[in-house]
Amino acid sequence: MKTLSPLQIERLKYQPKLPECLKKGINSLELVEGSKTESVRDQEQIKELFKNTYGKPVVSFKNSISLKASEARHVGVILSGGQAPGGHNVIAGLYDALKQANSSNKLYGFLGGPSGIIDGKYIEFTDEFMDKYRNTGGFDIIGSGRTKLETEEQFQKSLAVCKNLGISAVVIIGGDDSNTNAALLAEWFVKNNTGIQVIGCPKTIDGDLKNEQIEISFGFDTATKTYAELIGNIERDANSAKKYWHFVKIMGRSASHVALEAALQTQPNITLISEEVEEKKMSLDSIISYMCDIIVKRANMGKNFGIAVIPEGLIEFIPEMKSMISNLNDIMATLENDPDFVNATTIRDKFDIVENRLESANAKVYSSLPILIKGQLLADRDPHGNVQVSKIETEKLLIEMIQERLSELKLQGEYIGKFSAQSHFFGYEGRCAFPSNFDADYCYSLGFNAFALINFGLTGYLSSVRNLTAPASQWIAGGIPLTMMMNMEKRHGEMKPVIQKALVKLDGPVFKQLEEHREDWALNDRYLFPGAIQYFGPSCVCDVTTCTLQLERAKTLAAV
Ligand code: FBP
Repeated sequence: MKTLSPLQIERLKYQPKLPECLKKGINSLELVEGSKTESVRDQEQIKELFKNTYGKPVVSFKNSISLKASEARHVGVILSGGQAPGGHNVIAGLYDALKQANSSNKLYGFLGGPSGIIDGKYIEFTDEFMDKYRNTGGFDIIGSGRTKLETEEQFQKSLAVCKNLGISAVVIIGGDDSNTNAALLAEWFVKNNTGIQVIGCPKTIDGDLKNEQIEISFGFDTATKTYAELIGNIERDANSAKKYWHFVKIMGRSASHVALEAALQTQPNITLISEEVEEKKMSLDSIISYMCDIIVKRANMGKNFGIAVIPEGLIEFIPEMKSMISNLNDIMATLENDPDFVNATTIRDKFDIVENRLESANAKVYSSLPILIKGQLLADRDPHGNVQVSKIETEKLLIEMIQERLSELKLQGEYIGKFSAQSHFFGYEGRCAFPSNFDADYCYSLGFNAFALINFGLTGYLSSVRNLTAPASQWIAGGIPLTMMMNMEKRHGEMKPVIQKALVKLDGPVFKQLEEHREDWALNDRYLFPGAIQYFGPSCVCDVTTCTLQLERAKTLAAV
């Protein structure tokens, strides 16, 4: 019986590339400090909450002439939040840098996400164990979780576990919520003179953890290429059978970067962008009108098929839904402990209780929704207070409403077509794919660089590797203070410091690209078929990164 597939065997042999300065060795680096930083918003409140870690400078590395001796260290690592391709390579880079610095260094992996550091569940990495996971997808090496680290008790328990293992630095690999955890833990460790450092790594397929120093979070490259492959296949199927409209919801909890990138790679007939819906204050009704207009025009051309790409987070950006969900989130916190709600015998009784508690305009919106969606909106929030949009079948809501509208149009003689729809949700399919060459290299570099930040005694920093459209040898390694990305937002009904999500910029080059072509793509079939990610072969196929990164970098470089 085979234990590894041929691709697994070949990928284990891949040696990820590093930026030139890191390649020269972990002990040959010099730290270059930039200017002091401020948080993106709410500076006074963030400064007050992060008295010890606020305002630090952006840093970068260059090679030094002399070699730096590296003291022995024990480091802990946590994978946090949703899976993203390349997580194992971050750990591999961290492990290799740590062993290169001092062979007596130890790396501990906390099991099951942030709860591992609280409960003292861990493993110690060895060469043999690490080597089984190089260049593989998934987070199964140590598992992940979404526990929110915020209470004094959790911090005290984490400290005890670190002391017990002699850990002097913790690396948290996560998205915006997980790096908010990292910032809180870093501040608490400094405030309590523990001497324990905390470094974050920018992970999330959603691509919404970015700024000038973080050009993209890892996993976005591989996940979007995986979804684009699947959409391309569906486009070809639709164009062959010519009988279905395919509604494809694409993951990305809030921002539409993933849907936008997948659309640029495949050129579907309709692409909704949540940020545009919000900006233009498009109601659910006007979204349906926009989609029906394209469906009717295509039907008039004899084309009763097409592909619509829908971002996962859409529902929270439709103004009337946003208001209703925000109101619902606030009351859900109280309903969880309300015996009438908890013990309600039927789901309809629960709907009635919710409608009675919602403000009247929001109650009207809630009551107008199909039962399926009403129920899904009541599902548990994640530990950070977010609605779990992956469980809300927006694609089905749209299909149902479009069906109704088209029936009306048919009765009025304004629609002559036949509408038959298929729904899809692509999310989990892309999160554990083998990392593309780009993600394999980027992740390894982020992990290696995280140890360089630790080696210089930094804390409350996010590992940053930049200049990503250039060959890896020219990438720039460094770090940015986590507090720089923070602002205050309402969570579980309370204002909390959190890392601000980077949403799609409607005046940015990526959205502009879609805007320029979407009318053409709507009626004329300009489908592109990206095919599966290639790991071996010509560089123009295997090493190209996403349209998003290329367009954003081209704009930045043009501005310099
Ligand atoms: P992170 O922000 O933790 O990277 O997770 C992102 C994500 O993949 C979203 O795209 C999606 O909405 C969510 O996780 C799904 O969460 P879960 O894995 O808990 O179902």
